[in-house]
Amino acid sequence: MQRPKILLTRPFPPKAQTWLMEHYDATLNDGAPLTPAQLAEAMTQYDALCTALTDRMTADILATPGARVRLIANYGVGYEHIDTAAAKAAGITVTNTPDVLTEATADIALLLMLMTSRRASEAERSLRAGHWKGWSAKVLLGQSLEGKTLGLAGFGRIGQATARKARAAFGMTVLYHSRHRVAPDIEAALGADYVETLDELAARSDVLSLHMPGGAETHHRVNARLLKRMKSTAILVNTARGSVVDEAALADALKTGTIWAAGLDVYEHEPEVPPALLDLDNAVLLPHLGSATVETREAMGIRVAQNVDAFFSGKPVHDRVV
Ligand code: 8YV
Repeated sequence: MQRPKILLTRPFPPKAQTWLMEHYDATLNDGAPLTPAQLAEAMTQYDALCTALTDRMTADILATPGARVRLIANYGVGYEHIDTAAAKAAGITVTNTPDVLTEATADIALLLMLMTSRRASEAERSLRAGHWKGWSAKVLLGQSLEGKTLGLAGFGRIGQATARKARAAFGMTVLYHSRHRVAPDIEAALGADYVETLDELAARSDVLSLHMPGGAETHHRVNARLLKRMKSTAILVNTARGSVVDEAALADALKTGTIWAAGLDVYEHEPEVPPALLDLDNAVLLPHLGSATVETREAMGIRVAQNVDAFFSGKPVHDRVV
């Protein structure tokens, strides 16, 4: 029997890549991200595509005439770049990689809390520019996170891990708002209180950390109106998806002191970062590092390989989203 033909649209960490290459008729795109035309072409050439965030699998691409693809095994937990309704209509299975990147991404949320609250990027830039004139009681004072209120907008795996870490590290009081209220035992274990609306969460938080999925439903949920509800001393942290935040409104809020600082790991049009944000000292800007550890990226790759293998050997596909 012929081995299924699969395309890795981007290079994978070594273990998973080698395994896929050995067990499948696998092709690797080692170059730039594929264009829409190349993705459409790939739809007709392969049985499975192992995609990443940079591959926008639109309804048009998924409905490519003569499509052969039966599985899209995404490398990453977020899958708003894949039109899942169109995939379903085309009978294509979609999988993601939950669990394995939860801790790494929550760590970046904590990193951004610390970097913003203690003005770490601004301070380091100042030192490197030769502006440090020696110790001073007044220079570059930040804010303590100790005992402050953390508001989590979205309370899935990563939001919950962020709650656990922030409580352990800084004794923060944890509030959350999400589409679905979690079970009382989870709330109790994490010491997290549910808040009815995002507006109320924004108003009560010292740090508002975003953990909702991307996509049309959450597009620009953090806009000028919501930012005005926040405390002038508050910090916004985004490790979720850039599309959740209206970046122009955020730049304005940071500039005018509506809020105190923002720590971002994700952007609406990656890799573009709005110049208005680049200009601001109170914006800490990371290049989408959420899952970027050797261990996590390897584990994500293995999860993709397991999904591919389960699918083609007719076993239950645990990470199936469609
Ligand atoms: C991944 C992410 O690196 O998993 C996700 O949803 O945002 C990232 O951590 C990215 O998706 C790779 O495709």
